Amino acid sequence: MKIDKQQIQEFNSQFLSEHESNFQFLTTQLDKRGLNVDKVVQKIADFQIAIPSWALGTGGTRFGRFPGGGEPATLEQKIEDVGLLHALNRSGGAISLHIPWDIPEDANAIRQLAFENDLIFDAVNSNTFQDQADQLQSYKFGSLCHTDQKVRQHAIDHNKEVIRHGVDLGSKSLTVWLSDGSNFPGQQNFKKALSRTLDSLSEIYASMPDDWKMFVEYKPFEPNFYSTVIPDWGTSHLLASKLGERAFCLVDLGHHLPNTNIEQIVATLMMEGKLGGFHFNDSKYSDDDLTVGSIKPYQLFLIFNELVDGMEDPQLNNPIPAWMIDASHNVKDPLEDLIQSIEAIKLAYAQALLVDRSKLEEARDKNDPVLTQEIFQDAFRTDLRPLLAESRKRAGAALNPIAFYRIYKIREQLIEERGVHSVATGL
Ligand code: PSV
Ligand code: MN
Repeated sequence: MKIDKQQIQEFNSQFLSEHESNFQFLTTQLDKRGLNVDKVVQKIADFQIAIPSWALGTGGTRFGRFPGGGEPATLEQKIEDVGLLHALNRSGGAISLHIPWDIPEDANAIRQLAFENDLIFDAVNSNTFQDQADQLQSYKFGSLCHTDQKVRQHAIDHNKEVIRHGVDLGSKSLTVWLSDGSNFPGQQNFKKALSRTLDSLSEIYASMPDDWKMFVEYKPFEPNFYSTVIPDWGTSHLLASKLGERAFCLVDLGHHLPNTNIEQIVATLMMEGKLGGFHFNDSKYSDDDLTVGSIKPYQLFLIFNELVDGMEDPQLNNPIPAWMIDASHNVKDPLEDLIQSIEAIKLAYAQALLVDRSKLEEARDKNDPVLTQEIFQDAFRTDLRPLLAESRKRAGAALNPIAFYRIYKIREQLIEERGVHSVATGL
C-alpha cells in the first residue's frame, strides 16, 4: 500500500487552523529570544534517521513474542513499510540492512524499489553473533576474536560479503557489532582476543572501497555476561584509531551501564573526530530496546546538546554521524513506535538548537552553574511540538503522523494485505 500526497493534504487541512495558531504562539516566543525560527524548522526537516530492516516486526524476549499482525515478511515489504513511515513524516529516508537477515537477491530491483519509496541505503550491518543453518565454523566462542583462524576467516569473509551487498545497493558504510566475549573468568585471554579482533578488522577495513567508512559499535555485556571484547567507547576508539581515518566509533544509547555520562562520551569522541554512528533507543535497567525518549528525555536533550555543539564547532572535523534507530517493539505497533522515536529524536535536536551557545559559554566562563542550568532547562521546557509539526507541513508530511496512521487504519490495511500471521526476521 502507498500513502499519496493528496491524502496527506486532506488530513492536514482538518488540523491546519489549530496548528497555525499554535505555531504562531511559539514563533512569537522564539522571536523574542532572537532565534531564527525558519532556520531551525529547516534543520529539523533536513534531519533524516535511518530505519533498520529488523525494526519493522514485533520484537520479543527469550520468554516470548506477541506479534501484532501485518508485519513484513520480505525485504520488499520492509522497504514498503519504511516508505510508509517516510511518507508520513518525511524523516526516515534511509534503510539499514542486516545481513544475512535481509539479503537482496536482486540488488537492482531492490534499489529501484527503494528509489520509488524515496529511500537510500544507510550502513550495512554484519552478523557474526548467530550461526546460520549449515554454517561450518561456529561462532559459539567468538567470531573476529576466535582462537581458531578458520572461524576468524569465516567471519572476515562474511563482513567482506556484506560490503559487496552494500556496494550493490549504494551504501557507504559498514557497522560491525561483535558479541564476542566470555562468560566465565579465565575463559579468554583479554589481550590476545583484542589483538586478534584488531587483525581481523584490519583485513575487513582494507577490503572497503575508498569512499566507505567503518563504524565500530561497543556494548558492555550481552550475550556474554563476564566480558565483551569491545565493551566500551575507549576500546572502540582504540580500534578505530589503529584501523585508520575511515574507521569511527558507534554510540548506541543502550550500550552503557546505568548512569554513564553518555553526553560526555559524545563530546570527547567528537573532539577527536571519531564519532561516526549513532543508534537511538532508551533503557531503564540494562536493555537497549525501549523507545528513545520514553524514559530519559532530558538525557537525550543533553546528548543532543553535545551533538549540536560538535556539529557547529568550526574547529572540529567530525563527520555528521549516521543516525539510526535501534530498538525493539515488544508491545507496540512497530510503525507507531518508530513514529514516536523519530518525534522524540527531533524534539531533543530542536531543543538543543534553542540553546544560546554564546550565553552558555559566558556563564560557564564565569562559573555560574545556576545560569547554565537555567539556559539548559529553559530550552528543554519549551514545547517545540508545533515547530516539528511545521517542519512536517513544509516537507509535505502529516501534521500528526500517529493520528493519520490510526484514522486511515494503516495497520488494518497491512493486516488485510499480508494476513495476521507474521514472519518477521531478526530480534
Ligand atoms: C546489538 O545489541 C545491536 O545494538 C547491534 O547494533 C545489532 O546490529 C543490533 O543491536 C541488532 O541485533
Ligand atoms: Mn545498536
